[in-house]
Amino acid sequence: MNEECFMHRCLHLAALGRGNVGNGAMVGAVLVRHGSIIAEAYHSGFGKPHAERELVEKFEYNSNSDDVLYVNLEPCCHRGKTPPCTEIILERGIKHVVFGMVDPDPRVSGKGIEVLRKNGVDVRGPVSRALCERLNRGFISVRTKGRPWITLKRVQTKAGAIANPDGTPLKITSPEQDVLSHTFLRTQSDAILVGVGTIISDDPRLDVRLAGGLNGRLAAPYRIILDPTLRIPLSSRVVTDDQRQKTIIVTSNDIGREKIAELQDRGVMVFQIPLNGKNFDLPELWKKLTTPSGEFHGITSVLVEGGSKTWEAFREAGSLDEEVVLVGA
Ligand code: AOF
Ligand code: ZN
Repeated sequence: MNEECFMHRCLHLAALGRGNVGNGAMVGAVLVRHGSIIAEAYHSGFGKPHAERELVEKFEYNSNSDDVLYVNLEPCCHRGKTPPCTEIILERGIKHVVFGMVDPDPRVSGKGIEVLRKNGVDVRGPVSRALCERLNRGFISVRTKGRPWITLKRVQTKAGAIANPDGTPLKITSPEQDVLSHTFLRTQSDAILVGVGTIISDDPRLDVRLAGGLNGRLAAPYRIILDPTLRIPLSSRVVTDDQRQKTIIVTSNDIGREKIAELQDRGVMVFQIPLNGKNFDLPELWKKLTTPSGEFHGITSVLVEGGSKTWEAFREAGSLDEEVVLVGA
């Protein structure tokens, strides 16, 4: 097997952490001896051991100087919520490390590679860099731009319509396109975002049921509702169903204290963000969404599903990385 194959295995393992790693990276590691994987692990959650440490601790690893450790992110060299990965790599005498991409976190950013090399470890990489950066695009965006990776999902008819002429909702996508958007868009994002108008008109579930459940992920994506004047009906699915603790209502300051208390009593999160004109101050919103606080560990990617006012607000603010347009009949 070649280096790319082992790196792909790391990426597969890394993705098992999706939805649980908060504002951190998805990281997987494998240890290869004589061309075969003898141990593997991944970073399973915010504050939990990093992939490399998890691997060597779980398998009570005894080093063999030919063994190669593959990891999709450069091993860290900082003391954060857990000790540096470089420390345990050196401690256990691992002599060969292959990494997928340099860590964009300024606390690491090449220094992990340097520490290992200075201590006589043969470090090779980046390997499969584009794939590694694609998986962790949200993490890279948060660390380098201070905001999540933003994908806009639009649906429209071939003629370009998004609603009936009287403004009432129009079912545009086919069942197959709905499966596609649950499987390849919703399950790939930490959060699904809509404006409150969409909740009022469609009462969507904003879940991943059509992906066959969570499609390999262990935690459902958050559901973010932009609601400046707190118009959300208390009977809406997103604030009554059994996933309501994954709903975040974003509203403006000094608004509807009683309604906020009612929502919070149900386990719904309410974030108060100042307005900038008629839209939310996006840098403030990004800060709140990407910063861990209490039980909320932050997010790194958002799928914006509409409606049209919400798309426009993101476009005008230049806050978008990718746009996917599903064209219906
Ligand atoms: C690794 N292996 O599995 C992960 C790494 O707050 P902490 O201590 O968890 O540190 C988070 C930072 O550590 C994160 O920004 C990134 O630089 C690195 N994540 N590094 O070697 C891992 N998850
Ligand atoms: Zn680490």
